[in-house]
Amino acid sequence: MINETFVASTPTEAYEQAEKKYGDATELTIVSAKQTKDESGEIRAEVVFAVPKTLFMEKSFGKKASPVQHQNNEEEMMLDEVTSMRKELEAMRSELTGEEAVVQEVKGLFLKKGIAPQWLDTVLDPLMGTPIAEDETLLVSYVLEEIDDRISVRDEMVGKPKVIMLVGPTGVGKTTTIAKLAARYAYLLDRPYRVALVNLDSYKVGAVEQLAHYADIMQIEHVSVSDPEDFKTQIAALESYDIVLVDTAGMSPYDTQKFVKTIEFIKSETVRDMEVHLVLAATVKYEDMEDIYKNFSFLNPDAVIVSKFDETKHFGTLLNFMLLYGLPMSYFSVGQEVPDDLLPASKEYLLERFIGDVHEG
Ligand SMILES: Nc1nc2c(ncn2[C@@H]2O[C@H](COP(=O)(O)OP(=O)(O)OP(=O)(O)O)[C@@H](O)[C@H]2O)c(=O)[nH]1
Ligand SMILES: [Mg+2]
Repeated sequence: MINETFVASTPTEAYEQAEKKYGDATELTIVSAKQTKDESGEIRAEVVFAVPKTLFMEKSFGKKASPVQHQNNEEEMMLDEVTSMRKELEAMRSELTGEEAVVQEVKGLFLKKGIAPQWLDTVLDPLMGTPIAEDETLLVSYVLEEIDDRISVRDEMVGKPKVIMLVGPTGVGKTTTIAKLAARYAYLLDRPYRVALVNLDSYKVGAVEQLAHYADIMQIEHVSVSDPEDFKTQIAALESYDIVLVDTAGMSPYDTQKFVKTIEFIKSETVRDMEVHLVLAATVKYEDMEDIYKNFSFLNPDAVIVSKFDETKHFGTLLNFMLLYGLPMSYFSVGQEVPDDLLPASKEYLLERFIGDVHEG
């Protein structure tokens, strides 16, 4: 019920107004009636009727315009809208969670295999919201393709005369690789190339003998030099050789003195251009990788020779090195045997092993 007040000069008139509005006043109940004086002193009658709510709405505002109904409609519409928005949000959230779960899973897989999180983020972030991010198999293939795209191989260019210097941490296989390369160029390619060996390792006891031993077996020219001036002279003297392979002393990344000395050799402006190849063991530890790069990058390496390929099944850390520093790979050393265990670098060879490792989980 709604209390409605009718004001007129007499109670009867007030009643008549009510009747006029509601036609039949039988549904109305009189709540109160009183007489008052208005500001000008005239007598006024105020009759309050209790009117059924629906009747009041109908007669006051018309059926359609009923404010309550209107309000109800608005409320209902808003409620509907909120419900559908909530549903949409829930759907979006569950989509997002699904996608995020896939991306996290795949990221975790590659992290476990040694690939750096920063690199993975640069690859995975732009994929959010795309169908690739919803499918684990697709996403793994995508990341592998990205790795394939970003690593590179340096062409061997056998016909081009050159000086190749091998640098790297101690014991990674520089001297053994020099011997394998010498045999490859002298005997195993399309034609025999003229090969000479130069030894710069004046630190390690037996270093001269180690290289001389291989050179003697292969009947290859070899010399040892001790200072940059001598190096310049020897390189000039070996000008008629197609390939001059330069062996250096193994260096811990923290051995500044050896670095300075090697840089002096590299900068000694020899008559021929020189390529510097950094020898890195496939077994390199993730924690050591950054220091190795930081220090050896002073020597401006042109390529990386990966050694000890046969000593591990896990190539993630090595791949990570390639991805982060963008150096091309030139050769893979796959065992101790000279000359057999040397291959020109191949992305397929490396990726096949890495994929095998990834799929093993
Ligand atoms: N399993 C395996 N062993 C290797 C490989 N390459 C070299 N080695 C072995 O690693 C050891 C060290 O090899 P070197 O060639 O003397 O290494 P280096 O880098 O010249 O060492 P330093 O001159 O002392 O710095 C030797 O026992 C080699 O036979 C390889 O690809 N696989
Ligand atoms: Mg050596």
